[in-house]
Amino acid sequence: MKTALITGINGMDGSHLADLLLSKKYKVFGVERRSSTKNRVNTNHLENQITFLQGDLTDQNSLLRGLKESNPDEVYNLAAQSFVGESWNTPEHTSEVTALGVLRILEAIREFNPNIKFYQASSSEMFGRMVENPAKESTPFYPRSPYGVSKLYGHWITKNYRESYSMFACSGILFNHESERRGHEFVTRKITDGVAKIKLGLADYISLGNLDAKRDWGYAPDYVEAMWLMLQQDAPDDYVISTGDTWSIRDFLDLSFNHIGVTNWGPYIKQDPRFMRPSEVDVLRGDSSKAKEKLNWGPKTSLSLWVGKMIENDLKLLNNEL
Ligand code: NAP
Ligand code: G4F
Repeated sequence: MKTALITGINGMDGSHLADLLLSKKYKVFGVERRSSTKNRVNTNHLENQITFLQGDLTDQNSLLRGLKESNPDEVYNLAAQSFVGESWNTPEHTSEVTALGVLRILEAIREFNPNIKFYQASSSEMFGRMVENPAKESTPFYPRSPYGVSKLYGHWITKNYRESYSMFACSGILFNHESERRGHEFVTRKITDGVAKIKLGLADYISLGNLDAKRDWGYAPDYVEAMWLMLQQDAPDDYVISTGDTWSIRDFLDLSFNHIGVTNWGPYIKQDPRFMRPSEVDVLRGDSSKAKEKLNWGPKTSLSLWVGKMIENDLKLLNNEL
């Protein structure tokens, strides 16, 4: 039986990855940071199946202790200050967690057991102002936010530890992926929750920022499978994980409002400057041919299918049916 340690266990990806690894008979440990109230909305269903450990990416000792307590074969570093918009409000904190946090965990692994396989959650935000469209592993980076810059540090320090110490350290450069467990501040969940509220008569409109930005959106349960596949290869490497398609926020609104039978969504949207960013990533689109060829990975779930799932889930939550 293999053992995995997942940081960011209560996040969207952490919880989906735990589901996947449990289905593969792994023993799973999840690192969560201390909170005055429990924050296990995404992991309530796992409470008796995994072991929760206290740890924080800003505290090296807590990471080392987590490694000693779990003695894992694989570590998946999914923890981060992951909200791009917030990274302009707290650039220093974002760098501490999202950039230096990766160094802390790599150093802890090197000290405890350098044979542990390591996955780093890199991001398409590193491509930012896309120099090449679609972006692949060799495309130059051009981050556009403190978050993107921090992820770039995490990406390069992972590569550096692979080359310096022959560690099995991989980065997955994942493009946007969403699910019913997505945080409410991200645009997809904000829209599906807003659409569900409008359908139930609980809200009159949704406040949004830039409607023209385009993203390459996939479904999170498909994407966590790629993380696992990367650590099952003979050699460590980095992979772009994406659908290869791109849609604007307007397209996403079309799909979402269509789901509840509304064709003209204009009256339900208010544009609010508070949600505009100081510098925007206008478009993202990825080329995941390398993952297709080497990992036999490809996206399985269509956009319209998972958008429908998110709205139905939000309707049930609002109706207290979940
Ligand atoms: P998420 O839902 O925001 O989860 C992030 C997790 O990190 C949360 O559980 C959070 O804990 C934890 N965390 C934050 N600061 C921490 C700290 N100082 N110490 C320990 N844990 C901390 O993010 P996600 O969407 O699942 O994404 C997972 C990872 O992939 C992140 O690194 C993200 O940047 C990256 N990524 C995501 C996407 C995407 O489209 N979803 C694409 C590319 C890369 P709390 O629950 O206590 O807040
Ligand atoms: O949903 P978002 O906040 O996601 P963003 O910034 O693309 O970041 C997500 O994907 C990255 C991968 O590319 C991850 F690394 C990162 O951790 C995160 O998961 O915003 C998407 C787009 C942006 O262009 C934003 O300006 O939607 C636009 N937008 C328009 N109105 C809005 C809103 N975004 C948010 N969050 N809220 C709005 O009201």
